[in-house]
Amino acid sequence: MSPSVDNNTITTYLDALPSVVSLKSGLQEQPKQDTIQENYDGSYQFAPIEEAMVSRAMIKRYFDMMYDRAISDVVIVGAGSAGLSCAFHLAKNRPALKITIVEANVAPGGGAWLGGQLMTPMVVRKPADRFLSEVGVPFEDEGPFVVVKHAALFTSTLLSKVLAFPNVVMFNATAVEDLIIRTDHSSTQRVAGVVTNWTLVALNHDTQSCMDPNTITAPVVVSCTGHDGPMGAFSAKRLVSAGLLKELGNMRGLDMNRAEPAIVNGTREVVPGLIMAGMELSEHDGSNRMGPTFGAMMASGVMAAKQAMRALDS
Ligand code: 48N
Repeated sequence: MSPSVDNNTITTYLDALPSVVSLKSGLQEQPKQDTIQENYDGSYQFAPIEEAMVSRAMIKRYFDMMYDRAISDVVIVGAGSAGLSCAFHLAKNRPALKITIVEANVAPGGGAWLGGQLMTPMVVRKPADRFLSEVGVPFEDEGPFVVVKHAALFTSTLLSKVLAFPNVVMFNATAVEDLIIRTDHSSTQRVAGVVTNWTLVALNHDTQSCMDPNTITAPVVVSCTGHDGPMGAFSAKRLVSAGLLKELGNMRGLDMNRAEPAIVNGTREVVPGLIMAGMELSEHDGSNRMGPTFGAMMASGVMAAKQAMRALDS
């Protein structure tokens, strides 16, 4: 059954364009709209299009999103396993919240596309397998832990579920390059949002004259920027340079049994308005690393979501 193209859609996009007559006449030289063919015998035929319609479809949506999310309820910095787990739990439990994810990479997912040393299976220690079941990620049960056959199966499934929530918006290829920090009437310094720029701009400030940033204000910021990568532990480092943290704890050596509970149980509001989760916390607190096991990232993300809800309700 060939999909029909809605005439109004075409008109909507074309009528808003200058020199509509030429475009429309150009369009009419195209195949008639009822000749759309989904055949694979050499006669496949798409609905007619004008390039400007594609541009405007993207521009309108993207900049409407930017305009709407200039004030968000929760900003999650970093779309790795901790940030995405936080977004999932928060969006599922608070469908009315404006949740905005800012991810520096073009590709979200952080370090969760591979299990360890570029090997693909992902190990998750129990009870974090319950989060996998909640998200709908299949795994093999190995007793004290489970194994997802490919880390990308976890990350792609979680990412698709997070982006499917109507109240979640994600700006990838966008870096948080500073924090909005306000001093309230009791002289307490509080994080009140993030300062953003396109990542390619943030990485090239030394090559151009000043390229000023943008902002997103929010009463709660959840920072999950990990412990490595070009911007790892961003917020922890910024708290030190802003004088809100005396010094970094610096991640300690690998000890799976100590590391995972320390990260989950240490997930907290490190300064008013800023909740820290995932491996960024190991740099903030100086806790051990756990290596190639991801259950703590999921549970830390869930813990951060619970703390964000508590902060918003207080
Ligand atoms: O995956 P990561 O790096 O961080 P987590 O905490 O979500 O997961 C960590 C986990 O992958 C491990 O490191 C495992 C468990 N290994 C432990 C070990 O012992 O080695 O995701 C952080 C995300 C990335 O996608 C970054 O691109 C992004 O945060 N990011 C930023 N996004 C926006 N603005 C920034 N300034 C920024 N900095 C990092």
